[in-house]
Amino acid sequence: MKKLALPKHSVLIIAIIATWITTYIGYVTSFKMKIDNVMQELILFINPLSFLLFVYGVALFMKSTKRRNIYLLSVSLGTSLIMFSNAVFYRFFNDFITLPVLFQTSNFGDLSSSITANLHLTDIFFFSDVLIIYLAIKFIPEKEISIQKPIARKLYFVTSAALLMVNLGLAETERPQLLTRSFDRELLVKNIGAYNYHIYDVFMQSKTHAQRVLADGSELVEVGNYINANYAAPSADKFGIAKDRNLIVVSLESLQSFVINNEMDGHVITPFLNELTKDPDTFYFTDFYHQTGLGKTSDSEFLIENSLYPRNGGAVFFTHSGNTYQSLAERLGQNGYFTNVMHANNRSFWNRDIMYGALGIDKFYDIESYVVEEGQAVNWGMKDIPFLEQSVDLMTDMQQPFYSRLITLTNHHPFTLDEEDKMIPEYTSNSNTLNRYFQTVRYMDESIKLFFEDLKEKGLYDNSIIVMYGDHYGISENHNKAMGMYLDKEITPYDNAVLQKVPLFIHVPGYGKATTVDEVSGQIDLRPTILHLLGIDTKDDMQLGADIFSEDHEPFVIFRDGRFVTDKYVYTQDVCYDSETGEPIEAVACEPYIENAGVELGYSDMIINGDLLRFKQQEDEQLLPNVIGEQE
Ligand code: GP9
Ligand code: MN
Repeated sequence: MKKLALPKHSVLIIAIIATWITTYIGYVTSFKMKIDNVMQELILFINPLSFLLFVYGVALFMKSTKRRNIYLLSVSLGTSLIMFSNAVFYRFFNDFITLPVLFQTSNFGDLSSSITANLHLTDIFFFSDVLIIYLAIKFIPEKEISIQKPIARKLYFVTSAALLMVNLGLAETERPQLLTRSFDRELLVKNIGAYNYHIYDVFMQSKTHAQRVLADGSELVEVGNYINANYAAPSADKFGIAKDRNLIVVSLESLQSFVINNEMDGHVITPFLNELTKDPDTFYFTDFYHQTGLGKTSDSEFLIENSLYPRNGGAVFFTHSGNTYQSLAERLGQNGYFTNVMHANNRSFWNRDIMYGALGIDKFYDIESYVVEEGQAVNWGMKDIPFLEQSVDLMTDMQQPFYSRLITLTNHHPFTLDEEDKMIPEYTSNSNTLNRYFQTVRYMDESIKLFFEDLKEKGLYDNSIIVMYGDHYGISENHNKAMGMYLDKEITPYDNAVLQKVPLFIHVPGYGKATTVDEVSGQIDLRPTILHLLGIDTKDDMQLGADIFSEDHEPFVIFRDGRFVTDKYVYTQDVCYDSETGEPIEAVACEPYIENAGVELGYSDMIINGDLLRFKQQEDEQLLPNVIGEQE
């Protein structure tokens, strides 16, 4: 063989390039990742590089050539195994591997049999870099390796670090708050790469694990006492008014209360929902607040299912999907309900596929359960009208009673619509976001109207109870100026707190005695409120919310960030406001509540961080049937 003038570290260079390219080809061929633009394509292409430079670069510290070669081969074998296992896993679960899933296989059927059924001969491709490196080692003439100059080595690792920074920087512009909010494994892999994603996952999971190990169950007594003391007994005239009915819960994406019974330039924004506020079958809650944090929609789901607060840093759906919970779904499952969530999005978004297993939800109808025809998708995906229509179709085949939680999506930032779906004009302000918001809200209202008609037509209406709530704000504080113009006042921190009101409707067909409820309450109160309407007591449940209809319900709602609202005060940014006038008042009025808010948020964190409900479950075990159904 002719001798080539190869650089000193040619095997290393070949190893990096071979694994890089294999990884990239693996991405493109094995995972259905949605790439929307050239920037995303570029990020996907470069994302394996910083990690590979780093791990392979460790070889530069090895003096013996033999050792170095073994190391390079082992790394390539390791990375190939990672890509290979993810590809096989993805075929079955449409998701990337995350640590908890490896310990929760019982929820997902028999993993080993699904693995063998999902092997393809072409998977050998994932190991082609190992072969290339092997050949390179064999055929490239061995060189005397002088010890690498420290300065050159340093430069090498600085480059690798710089590349990681560039990668993260680009990812941040594409998807702000990617690492703090987590969102979705697909987004993580797309943006930081499969290898970095696994490091991130291990880091996040071990942090959670450490706190869990430290808890021993003794904390449960203290938290339990607090919860018992705050238990709000059901109101006699509401308890069981919807007994044995199907429960349909609709999460109204980004819907805030300020649009209800309001107009925009003379156009009614929510005609159907406005009617409902006056309907004798509908309880409409005027002073109901969202309590979500970074986990947005998923936090609202968490609040409703568990009546616990979400977590402060990062979405609890991601950080604590391995916990034991006592969810609404689980309780209903024990009472003979078929429990499910319907949401036309990728199943791993917000880690739902894993979290729903922990919440004991029988089935998740994700995007794969829907048919999205031409023209039926906009913005984030399937439009609400066809989504709700197909959801009702799915419901007609369900075993009754069922609990279906539907998550809408069209009224999501950036609030875009197809021309034919615009029923009112845009608003005119300096915020295009707010301008378009009214239009998507109007579309959402229409979708709910049709949903009700559909339920009636399919014979599901009379025997159901329909709960609908706004999941979180749609218009953030960045749009204060435009909001001020619309509401015709200057927006203060007090207003910003009050703007966190989201609508809540509890519609009980045939009830006839419903009213408007102005009790200050929040999403955390939904679980007990709903269960009591269905005639299921919650006295023994570890929940921090209270039945809004109960005489014992306290008009006090705590936001995840520590702000709070009572019937008399609003507390925000260390200032106490009079809730009637919006004027700042003596701080002392808010003080007892500040303390209570801290205590309550602290207990919630304690339950979640210590995974305390697993101890409760051990106590209850023999009384409960096995309710965790099989997920698809
Ligand atoms: C995603 C949908 C929207 O599936 O629930 O999430 P959000 O950004 O509102 O939290
Ligand atoms: Mn949302």
